[in-house]
Amino acid sequence: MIETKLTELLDIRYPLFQGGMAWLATHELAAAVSEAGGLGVIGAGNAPPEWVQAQIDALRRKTARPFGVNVMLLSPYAAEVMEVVIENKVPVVTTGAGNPGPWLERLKNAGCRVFPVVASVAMARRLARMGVDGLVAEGGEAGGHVGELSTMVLVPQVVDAVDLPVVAAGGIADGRGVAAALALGAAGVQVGTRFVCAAECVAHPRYKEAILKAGDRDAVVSGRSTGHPVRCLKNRFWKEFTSLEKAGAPPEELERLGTGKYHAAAILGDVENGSVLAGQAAAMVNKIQPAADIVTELFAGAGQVCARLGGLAP
Ligand code: TUI
Repeated sequence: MIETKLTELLDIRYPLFQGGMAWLATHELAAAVSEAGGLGVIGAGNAPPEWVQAQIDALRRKTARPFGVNVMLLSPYAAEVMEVVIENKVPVVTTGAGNPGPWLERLKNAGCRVFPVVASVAMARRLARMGVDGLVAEGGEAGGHVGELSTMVLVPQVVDAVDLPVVAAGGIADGRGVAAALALGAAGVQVGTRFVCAAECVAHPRYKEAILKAGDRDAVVSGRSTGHPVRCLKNRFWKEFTSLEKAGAPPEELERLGTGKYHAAAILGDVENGSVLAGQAAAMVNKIQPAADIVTELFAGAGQVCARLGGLAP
């Protein structure tokens, strides 16, 4: 049992957020993670508000444990999804790809704990001043839309900059990563890529297979020139996209080329012509297993590391 400020604040058994991955973090996965003692998170992605409402209803039919919704702020539905989250008094709201400042007061009045994802110390400081409940500090090892800093340097700097619980994200896929995050001062971890290979995750079997097969240098970043760099697995789509990018294609053309490609891979299983978003930890994911087993393994492993390191103390 690992208790931190985060387990206490959110009434969860393990200091763990499941990543709020668009298309993949549905009620099936989130309910399983929450039932196992972590914080399951529904990923709203670009989905409309009715979809998010149905997901929350389905999750609540399966578990009474706390859960979260991730609001992707670049979504055309972000404002309407925020309304759903507020009306439903969702226990924990994480946000990605932007600044949730405009909704903070109303979220807090509804009793939602707000944990924005940040990729820089400046954003962490700004949001701490605005009164968020905690932060997810996400390093560039993560999948999807990423910042420049690695988890190893981002987390301790965010921990020092704010007086709030910090959840470390990016590159964490086993007990060693959990222990390392705690060593950096984090109050918990967020794990995404490993949960894509949970039995309950609705990802297409070929998407899961691509992650299981990934090697250490297969999760690469493209789209830096668009201002929205994205980490995904190397494939045919990635090759075409990066060669156009290198040839100086305008950002609008690249954005257009990317549209719908994540859905094609994640749900339709077109892992060659679609975009297989995944973090660098894909190489460390080697089996499909129930979400509850992932949760147990992460913290049993972390406990072993902590015991071993305790033995090294002078
Ligand atoms: O958001 C993510 N991961 C994502 S979002 C996404 S959908 C998308 N697809 C194509 C292009 C862009 C997005 C797929 N994966 N992770 C959390 C995260 N948030 N990483 C980085 C940030 C971030 C970036 C800028 C947070 C705040 C921020 O602030 C900008 C500002 O307003 O200063």
